[in-house]
Amino acid sequence: MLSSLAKFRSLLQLSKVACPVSSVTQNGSVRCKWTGKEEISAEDPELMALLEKEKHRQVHGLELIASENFTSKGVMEILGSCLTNKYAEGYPGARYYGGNVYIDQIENLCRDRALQCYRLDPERWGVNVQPYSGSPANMAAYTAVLNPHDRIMGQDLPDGGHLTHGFMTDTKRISATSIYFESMPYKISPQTGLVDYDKLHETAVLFRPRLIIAGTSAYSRLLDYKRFREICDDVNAYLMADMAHISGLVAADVIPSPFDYVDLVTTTTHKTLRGPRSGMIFFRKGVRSVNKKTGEEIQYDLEKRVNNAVFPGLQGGPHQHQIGALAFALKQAMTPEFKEYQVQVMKNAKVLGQTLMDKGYKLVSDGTDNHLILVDLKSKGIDGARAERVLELCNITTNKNTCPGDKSAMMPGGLRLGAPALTTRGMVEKDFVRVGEFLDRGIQIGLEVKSKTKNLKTYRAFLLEDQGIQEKLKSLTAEVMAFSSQFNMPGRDL
Ligand code: DSN
Repeated sequence: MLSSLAKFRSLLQLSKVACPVSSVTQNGSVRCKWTGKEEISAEDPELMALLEKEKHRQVHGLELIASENFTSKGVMEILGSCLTNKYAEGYPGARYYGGNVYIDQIENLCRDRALQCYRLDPERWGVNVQPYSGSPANMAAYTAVLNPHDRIMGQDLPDGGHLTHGFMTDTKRISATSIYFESMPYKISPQTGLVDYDKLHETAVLFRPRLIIAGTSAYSRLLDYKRFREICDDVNAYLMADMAHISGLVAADVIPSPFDYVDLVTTTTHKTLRGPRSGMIFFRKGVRSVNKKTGEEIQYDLEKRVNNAVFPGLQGGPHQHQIGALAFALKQAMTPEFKEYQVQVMKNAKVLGQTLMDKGYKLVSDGTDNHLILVDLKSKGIDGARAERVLELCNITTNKNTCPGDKSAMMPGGLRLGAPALTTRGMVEKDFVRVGEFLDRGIQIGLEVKSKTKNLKTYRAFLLEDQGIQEKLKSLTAEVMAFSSQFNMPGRDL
């Protein structure tokens, strides 16, 4: 029988792995030599090369995914700081672990700034900054106010809603939010591309939901929160806004705020808000309603319910590095520069939409009031999947998206385009005219390939194999790279 120490030594020899625990003292104890300060490039060149490639892709491309942004160096540094080491289950002042004196202060700072950023009275609103991201935030908000199988209504995914607003198809309950709760979607009008509030009201009266969600993932217009409130009051439902896409625009006060009308607000923090990937849930406090007969005040009880739903209901230890980074992003979101940025985002989205419409493209709802546009490509004779692919080969990143009436999310008719990321890099209206031109040229190449191929598979192969097409793609890519590389890239260099 080998002793444990001998076994360990022979293992080291056999595996020939550069083991960090390499020093064995005379009395047999093992001194840890791992310092944790190894350079990624020396320690893991394989991963480093991939990181460099991704960085190169971001710098030398045009990032048009409406839900993405480029965050700051400060956010990146805090994400990579000592905060990532700490467990802090519980809430400030009531943790299940020791050592949280500074963590508590950071989480409180983050909460205070979140309320300030959205101009909220702490007597009337509270916030939980622990959700890991948007989908967990939504599930926690539902868990707080619903029982299993209670009814919810959200905007249908093909109509611009989000998966977590109860998405299901004819044959399958796709999102857990449609498995644990009974979901009835509301739609947008195919004629106007706007939410059909009359139909929503009519359906709500029949379906009697306990919660209605006012929130979108691919909708270029503003929501009428007052109308949502009236419908909820009529059927005695909670109203929740999921402002993930527009949270930066709301923070900068450049579009109407949902806070005036709703009971709960969920959001991610990395889209227009430009912070770390994380989530928040805002909840109302104080008086909810007054009994007309008795005059008795009925209080909101959301604070305890939301906090319990996040932890211990659905999550474990909060990601304190995200919370610290969010506190920093929220401070920046209260500056005049941030407001200027959001104003520019909306101008750029409008110019991009107009440039494409001038080239004969159809936008859902014929325009935009926010940071994104949804292009319905059907009249151009191409679908979103083909357009996304050809553009990707020219360093232009977009995402295929369903448009009203589309049946397949894998082969939808539209392309969603957003202005936040490129505006962060400093692009203004004239640059977005160029971006629109690049998009059109890429799609023209896609149309040529589509006319020569039978299906998506042969289309994809032709793009990579045909000599003439390769030349066209190369030439457009070179122009895109030369253009995009002129602009600032925020964040921390590798
Ligand atoms: N996946 C995000 C979006 O692209 O809209 C929402 O979570």
